[in-house]
Amino acid sequence: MRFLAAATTLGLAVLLGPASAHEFKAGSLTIDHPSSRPTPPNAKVGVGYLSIRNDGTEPDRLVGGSATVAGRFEVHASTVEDGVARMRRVEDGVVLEPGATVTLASGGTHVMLLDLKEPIVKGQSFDGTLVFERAGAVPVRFSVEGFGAGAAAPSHGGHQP
Ligand SMILES: [Cu+2]
Repeated sequence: MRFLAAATTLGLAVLLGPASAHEFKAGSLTIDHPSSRPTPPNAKVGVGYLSIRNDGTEPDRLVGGSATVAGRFEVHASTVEDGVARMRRVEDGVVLEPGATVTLASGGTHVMLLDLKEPIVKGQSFDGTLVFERAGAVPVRFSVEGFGAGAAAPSHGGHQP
């Protein structure tokens, strides 16, 4: 019994281990560290960050996805025009060239989680799916982290699609 308890604890420790270590594989794609940021109680918009490495010989394309906490999932690009930060929806997906790693992060191309059904809470995680042109639908899990030093994510608070 004591052994069982120890084994269970160990199993949990492995499952819950450092969030920074989680990655997901689909064919030649490796999806590293899908993460999100906490939102205020009544927020309707959240973010998703991750990186995708393509070790294959053919290009692929991130064309969409979903998340349990959100009604809609979009890929957005942030740009600065005349000193003003703007966002637009990326309609044609994110191209993943062979041998390249694409990072979706604050201030650049990122995932926008819209019509939030519940707040996104630091320390928790939620399920999602990424949809690729070639690799198809890939289940992932987003871990919710705090705002790092210098993170620009709070600018999403006023973002309306
Ligand atoms: Cu956005």
